[in-house]
Amino acid sequence: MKDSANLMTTPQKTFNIAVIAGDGIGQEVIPAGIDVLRHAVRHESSTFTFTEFPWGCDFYRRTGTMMSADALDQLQHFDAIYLGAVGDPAVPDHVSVWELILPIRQRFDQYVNLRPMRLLPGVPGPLAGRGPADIDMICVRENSEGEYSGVGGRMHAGTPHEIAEQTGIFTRRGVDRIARYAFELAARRPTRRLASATKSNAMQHTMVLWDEAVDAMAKQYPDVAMRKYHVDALVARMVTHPGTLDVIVASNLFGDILTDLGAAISGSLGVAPGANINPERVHPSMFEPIHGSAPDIAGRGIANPVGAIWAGAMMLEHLGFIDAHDRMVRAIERVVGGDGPRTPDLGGTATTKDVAASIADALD
Ligand code: GGG
Repeated sequence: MKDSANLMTTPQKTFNIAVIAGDGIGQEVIPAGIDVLRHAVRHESSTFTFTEFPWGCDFYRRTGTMMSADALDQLQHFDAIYLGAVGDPAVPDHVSVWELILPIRQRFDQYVNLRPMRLLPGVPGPLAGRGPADIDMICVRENSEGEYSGVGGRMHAGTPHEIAEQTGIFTRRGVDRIARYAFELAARRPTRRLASATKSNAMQHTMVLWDEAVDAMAKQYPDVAMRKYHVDALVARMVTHPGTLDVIVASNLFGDILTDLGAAISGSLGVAPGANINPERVHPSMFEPIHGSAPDIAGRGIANPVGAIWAGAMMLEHLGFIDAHDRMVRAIERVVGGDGPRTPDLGGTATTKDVAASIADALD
């Protein structure tokens, strides 16, 4: 039976989800994720529709663009976006990322990128002597500006004096809002610890502004123990003392790098989910596994669907279906941590479909 809090937060309506499976293994893990999502919400009184868009590198090869010209206007009308992966060896990565993922994050002001990093029970992680109690963190990555602002350019192309400039844009408003989100999240977690990733010793403009904004925000949250780490020290700490870390707030680039390490110490990039959130809900938020298109294994049906399924669970949580989210995460834990099938990245021989079917069964 649903609890009353859940009933209050889940209005009975139709939720329209835009689906961009994208490239490579995105085409495999997203259908698997949709199967599990449909199963998870089948007893809800709300209806879920999934509308697929053919955008990605194949679309680029046919049309010269990664998405339709009116893609963002179309997406604006959806309740959420479910994204697989983008990238293809035949298309430069900066084209695929800058014509699909980053425009969506920026246009829809999805300034929070939430990336949980958990070693799930039963998963053999690469750090000796570390278990699920040690590796349970969440990164709050700034997702709208910073090093991925896209400001810069190149000149004198093809000449020996060619130059390239890439400017990191850090605004006080941008750092304030991500810091506030991170402190709010840390305040709700049992250990109330927040690590801020900085590099203000070498980056004396942007990262000093970052530190000043985070320090000022810390004064409003006296119950949260905030500590600053230079990002180089933080990566080392994630390996040597992961149990001392809980919530991490980081800039766009630092957060991207830290969370790949977080996924690696959680056993596989394939299990890591991500949520690109517009907290004000003026625009749709977007949910994706953090992995890319993995062309080396694409088409073989062996990609790990856990990151995509977990991202789907985060989408349900964002839409107010807390109970369905919790059941999906518990089902993932049961399958991955029990005797259930595992894909090769976790040492098994199972297929994407086997794992998704077991997770769907474990929901009951
Ligand atoms: N799952 C989406 C995907 O393909 N991500 C690849 C990637 O490199 N994304 C850049 C980023 O997350 O900032």
